[in-house]
Amino acid sequence: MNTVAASSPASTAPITLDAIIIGAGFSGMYQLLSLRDKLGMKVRVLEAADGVGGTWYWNRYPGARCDSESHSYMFYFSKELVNEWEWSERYPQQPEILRYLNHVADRFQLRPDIQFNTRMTSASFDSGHNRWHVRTDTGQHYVAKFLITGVGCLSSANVPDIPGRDDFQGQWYHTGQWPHEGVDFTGKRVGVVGTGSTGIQAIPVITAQAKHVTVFQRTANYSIPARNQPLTPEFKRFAKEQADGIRHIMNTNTNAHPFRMAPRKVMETHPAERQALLEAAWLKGGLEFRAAFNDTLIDAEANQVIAEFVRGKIRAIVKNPKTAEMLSDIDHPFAAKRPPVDSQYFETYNRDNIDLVNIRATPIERITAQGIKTSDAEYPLDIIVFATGFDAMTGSLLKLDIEGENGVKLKDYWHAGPRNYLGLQVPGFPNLFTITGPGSPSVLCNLPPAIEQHVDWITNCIRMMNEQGFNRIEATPEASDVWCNEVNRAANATLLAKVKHSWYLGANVPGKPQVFMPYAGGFGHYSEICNQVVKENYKGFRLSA
Ligand code: N01
Repeated sequence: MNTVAASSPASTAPITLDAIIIGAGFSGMYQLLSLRDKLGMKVRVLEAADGVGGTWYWNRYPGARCDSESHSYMFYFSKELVNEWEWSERYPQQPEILRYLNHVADRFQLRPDIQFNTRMTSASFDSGHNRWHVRTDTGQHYVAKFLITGVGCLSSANVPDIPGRDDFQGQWYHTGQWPHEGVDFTGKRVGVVGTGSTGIQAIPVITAQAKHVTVFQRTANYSIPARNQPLTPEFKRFAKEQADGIRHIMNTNTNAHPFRMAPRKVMETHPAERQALLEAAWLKGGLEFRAAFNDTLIDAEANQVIAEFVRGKIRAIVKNPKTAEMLSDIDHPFAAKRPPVDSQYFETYNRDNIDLVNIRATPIERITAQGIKTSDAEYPLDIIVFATGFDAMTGSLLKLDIEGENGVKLKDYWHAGPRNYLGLQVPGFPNLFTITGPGSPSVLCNLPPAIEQHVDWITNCIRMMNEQGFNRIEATPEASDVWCNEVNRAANATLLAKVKHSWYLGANVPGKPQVFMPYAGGFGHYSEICNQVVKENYKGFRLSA
């Protein structure tokens, strides 16, 4: 192990390393371990928080829980780690995931090489020496051959710029920047803006505590019951005994989840059998609901059948017909936006301390000192919760102020949307790797396997460079163009690209260029492409000494 003391005092003298990694979540921790312990490199992770965990450090909102099943939401690179960790529930809560990531940090002695409370403020590439110069808000200056970002795809909070926000005399919070001490909703009138995966997780928990909750819904959403439950001893044993098989399924299928799509099409299945299959999938719950048929996201007619099934469930659960109508009046195909998974979301609307406001029909005009004013009413509130999502995929990368060759800034190179090769490298930014960057399957996947695949690919690439004496690797503009076309082609082959107000396209952030960002060609297929690129001597990359 080649540990570098990460607690060195602030100094203006540059600190020279082999690699700098940004972020100590799943990505940054595994990348550190790989470069340090497998390749013996001198590496440091810069982390803005005072602990590890990345998205799971910040997202502490009530009800925060993973939508991937626990036995798939973990590292698989170490058999010992798989065997020694035990999850308690089908879907782990945020504190349990954070405990897991802390366990990983301790088990592999990662902390000495992570510099906490340190935010990277800029990075610029010195072409003459093939080195990145990285500066931090603690006044440090690092020089390293490689710069690797592990900043997460959903970590730059999107707080809507609603007029009057600063006039509000109560408290407001964004779910992605939740106070560590928690928020006490007892006796409070709470407004929740946003009904994506986060709002749908948070609303039942907040409503159980608050005096009253008003939900401001812009787009009605599908949601599938999580059917969360404690894991049985049998399941825990199964997950350990079958770890290799589970890993193989995740690494070779479309979404890196531990199940495969059933090999059947909606319209080719008899309606009675179809109904029975959907009922069984609804009863099982979770994201696996999507796996009952394999054409849900490809065939609009098939999708309509599934969508109507879910709308029917919403109407059956929610007793107030007006509320049921608002919740089931969904304007996009099922799963074409990221489908939420819930615990008692629709059931919560049967309580008498919750109201739903359709802000598509009566938009929010402003926030006042007392609450939220829509076009037809004012709602007095003590607390506003913005569950309004993230400047996804590019937001956190662009905040880093990265400058490549010839002084070109990443934000300028990406002014019309992200362009790169395989989601891994941007032309003109040599020796910079972006773990789960835009253009990779990333957010369309269960992320830990996608992170492992990227980290392994980057590590093997750097190993090859070290062994063969290369100092520099960069994606060619031609390869990047071909890849961007492939990302578009893959998206357009599905219903995902049909939704114009999705964060997959950046449509949730005013002014953001609208480009479909993740690679929708499937995780297994993408991994094969990455492997083939290596077999063809890093085709599409330019390597030099
Ligand atoms: O964010 P979202 P999220 N005025 O962008 C609304 C992951 N995740 O935090 O749909 C009013 O999906 C917006 O409305 P609309 C998961 O990948 C993972 O919920 O844009 N409303 C929408 O209803 C997920 O997809 C887990 O019309 C505004 C909501 O806010 C991703 O995070 C758990 C608004 C935002 O929904 C993001 O989910 C939770 C405005 N100005 C989340 N701006 C895991 O299990 C936005 N909205 C790992």
